[in-house]
Amino acid sequence: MSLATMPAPAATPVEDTSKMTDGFHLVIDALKLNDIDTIFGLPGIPITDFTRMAQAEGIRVISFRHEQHAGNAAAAAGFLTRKPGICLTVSAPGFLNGLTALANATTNCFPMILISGSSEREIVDLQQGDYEEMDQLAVAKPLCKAAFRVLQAEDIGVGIARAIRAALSGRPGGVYLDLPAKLFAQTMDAAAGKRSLIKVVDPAPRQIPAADSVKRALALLKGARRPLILLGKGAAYAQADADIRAFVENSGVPYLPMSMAKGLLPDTHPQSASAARSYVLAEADVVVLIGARLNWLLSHGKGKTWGGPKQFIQVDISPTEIDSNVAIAAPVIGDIGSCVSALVAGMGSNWTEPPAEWTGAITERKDKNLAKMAETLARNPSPMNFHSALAAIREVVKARPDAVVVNEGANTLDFTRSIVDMYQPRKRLDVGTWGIMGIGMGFAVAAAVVTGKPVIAIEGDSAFGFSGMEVETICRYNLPVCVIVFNNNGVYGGTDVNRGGGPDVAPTVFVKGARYDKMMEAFGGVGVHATTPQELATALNEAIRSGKPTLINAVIDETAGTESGRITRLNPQSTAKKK
Ligand SMILES: Cc1ncc(C[n+]2csc(CCOP(=O)(O)OP(=O)(O)O)c2C)c(N)n1
Ligand SMILES: [Mg+2]
Repeated sequence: MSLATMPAPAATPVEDTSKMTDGFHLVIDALKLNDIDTIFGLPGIPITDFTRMAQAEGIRVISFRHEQHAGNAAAAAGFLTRKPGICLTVSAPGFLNGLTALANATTNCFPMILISGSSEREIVDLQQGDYEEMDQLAVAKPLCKAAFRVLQAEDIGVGIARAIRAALSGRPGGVYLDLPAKLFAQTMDAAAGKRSLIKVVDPAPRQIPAADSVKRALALLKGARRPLILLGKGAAYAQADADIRAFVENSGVPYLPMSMAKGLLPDTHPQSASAARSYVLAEADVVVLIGARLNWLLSHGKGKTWGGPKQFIQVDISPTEIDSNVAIAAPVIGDIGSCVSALVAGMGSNWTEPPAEWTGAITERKDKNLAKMAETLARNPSPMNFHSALAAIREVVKARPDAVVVNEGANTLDFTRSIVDMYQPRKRLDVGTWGIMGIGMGFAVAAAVVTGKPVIAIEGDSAFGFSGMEVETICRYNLPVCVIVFNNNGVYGGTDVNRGGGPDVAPTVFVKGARYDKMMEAFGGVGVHATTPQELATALNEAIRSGKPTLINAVIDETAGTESGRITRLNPQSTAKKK
């Protein structure tokens, strides 16, 4: 058949695309419908256009240099706002980079959703070698609270709704949502698409504690001779600040904040027992845990730290947390806000304060320890040590209690936690339950983006290295973040030597005298090299005043740290007498 005699192709009816929508837009519309206004992510196939369209539709898209930090940002945003933080990644490797943050968020009970594009199911499931092939849903499942995959455009609304509910309800955590590449381009009728979306009603329903559990707890507390309250980051997350304060103050019971619960009541509060921590843990007879788990951070509720026998009241949203380490005499199960307000109501207005013998003994120890600390902080050694540097930072934070402090490292973490007082709730973000390095810049970006307040990231030089490239992100979005690198030339310090005697330095040692400040300058931010507390304070004050991205390279005595900071005991020791 010659070309001339070929029948003309049948005219295909032109679809009226104005009445159509697609996967891209349905995901964006579903997120917007649920008041999600920010996405933390990193573009690439198959989500590049999605990031552009989301931005065009008014969602703030914060683009990172590595997915782990985008994921950490989403997790911190979730903790700060009680809305799931969204992290968006590409298939296989991008997904895996984000997965550490998802697992960490789940461990910390922070609500986040990792949305990941994925490759073609038909090829992935037959293992035919697709671009970035991986069964991501199967990989994510054991590492998060829930995992879903959406295959059809009309199910996007359900998928997003289920992800939000799973992240926020009960004990919050990380959720994985798998969106295969094909889904984004799938089309459907726009009106039907709109109807398929779900606005989630009451995603974190209150869970009211049983009245008898509240009564049992108060009866136990009433009989206590040496009571103690322990506040965990669950208490901070709950945003039940007034009730928590009322419970502590009306009961007159001394309290200890876990590190991310610092500031729920100001650390300078007369009932804070932080400066007598080991005494109160060993001596207390009844301990009220509020949103705090008896994990390794609390020596599992037993052993030398906890001294004599004691009874526990545990306020937690998850019934299976109870008895996880030691017997709990009085569990109170429900959301922290409802539980604490029930306790406050049950206590009434004439609750008998704990015996003066107990509170007096604590005050005595506190005063002694605080006086000792003041002496140490007043010294001005050269080079700076952790104490003299933190003494300067502590005064700046006192003057700017609205600033968010991000903190990681070993010695840098331990000393900052005990020296820098916090005055307001949810102003301290750190390595959390895992003691993970690498949260620094992701958390700092999220804190700046969602609070709009100044952020001070106090970082060990090793800790900073895990996310250091994100200083470009901080500069790109011009965020009011001041990074302070405590530069002691290595992991825990810079003095270790190669026991084999070769030319390599020891595994814990870095390049000496590194100038991390120049990294910030490379992207247009302010870099400062500080060798005295005065220089450090001046630079930090200026950073907060200007709101400009700043990195202060704070030179710290390389001999000042100890191995693993305060958890040296967890280091396995060789008993063999070799090197
Ligand atoms: C992801 C991860 N990798 C490794 C570690 C082990 N680790 C604990 S603290 C730390 C760094 C400590 O050094 P630095 O941040 O410089 O703090 P310093 O003690 O020197 O102040 C490392 C690598 C960890 N906690 N998390
Ligand atoms: Mg160090």
